[in-house]
Amino acid sequence: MTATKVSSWNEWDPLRHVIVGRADGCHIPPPEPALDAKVPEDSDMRGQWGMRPQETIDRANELLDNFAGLLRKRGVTVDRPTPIDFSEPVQTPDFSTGSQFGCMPPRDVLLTVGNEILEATMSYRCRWFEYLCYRPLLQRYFDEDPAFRHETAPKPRLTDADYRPDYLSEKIGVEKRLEWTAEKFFVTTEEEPLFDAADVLRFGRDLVVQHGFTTNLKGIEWLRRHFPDHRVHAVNFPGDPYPIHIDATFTPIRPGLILNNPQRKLPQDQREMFERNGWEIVDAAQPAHNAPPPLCYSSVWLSMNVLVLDPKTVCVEASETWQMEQLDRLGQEVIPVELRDAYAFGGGLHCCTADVRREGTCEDYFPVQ
Ligand code: DAV
Repeated sequence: MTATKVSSWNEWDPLRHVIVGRADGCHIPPPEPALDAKVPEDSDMRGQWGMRPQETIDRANELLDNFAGLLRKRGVTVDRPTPIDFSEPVQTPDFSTGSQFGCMPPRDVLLTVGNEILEATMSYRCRWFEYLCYRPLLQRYFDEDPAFRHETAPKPRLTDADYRPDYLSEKIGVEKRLEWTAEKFFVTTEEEPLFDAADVLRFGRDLVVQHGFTTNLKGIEWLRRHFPDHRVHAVNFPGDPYPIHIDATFTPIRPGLILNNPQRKLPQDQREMFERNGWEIVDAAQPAHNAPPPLCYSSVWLSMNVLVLDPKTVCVEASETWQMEQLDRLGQEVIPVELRDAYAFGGGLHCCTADVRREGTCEDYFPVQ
């Protein structure tokens, strides 16, 4: 056992230490403004909430345990969160909601930048206390690594002022949603800084942050002031009617290569920084499935939600044949990992992990700004 050292500057350097989530006690949370805006209008999840069926939890945990085992076999240290009781309501002086969510996707909550792990504000009420699941690990890292910086963003109030009432209607229609998201009219307002960690991609000196349902401009400005040695870039992806989290939309694979969701293209003016520095942005392959699994928030584009183990090696969900084939063609060694039955618990292979350590240092991949 090597001593814990927190250090990760990007999405692709050789992975040495990671957190893999758990599905224990995961709930479908009761309705609340930002969550409702993300649940597709024809989804089987509308109108139901409560703990997920135990057999689906057991199956998801089996897959997550297998994934953790595969990573350990490859020499990666794997830690797991400590689930709290997600049936407990969340109550603050400003809001209350009937239950919590789960701790399958640590990527949503924890942002690792160098020797810092930052707990995101989060933007759903049901996820307000989710950081508690990671505190036992973060406290241990604090004890073991004298250089580790444990940071938290200001907890948001999450009053109704944070959410646009326009999104409360259940019958907005995809057309209208596409119009709104193209105009950057999202469900969250600019009342206070909001961000989920999964809206941030790390490219050494540059952080690329998706402005959408879960991250507002004030959240991006907060990150800019918090990381003064970084350049922080806001991006958005017209074409996504439910824009949360960047990791089924824009996926760096190795220095110089990014997959972009062909239905959610990065606008031309935002591509320039990449192109000026010789980075290639290619359309991702089509997903293998026409629909997400039952009771799943995420889209079929979890096909792109891959975990890069090093610049030559990438874990891809085992049923995503087209995505595996494309990455193989692009010169990567592809490791198939079965995870689809865990998608409903919060996402794919990138979502269910959070970096603790990757080799390498903070490099400037975009010297021409
Ligand atoms: O395409 O539904 C899922 C991202 C989950 N972290 C999507 C985004």
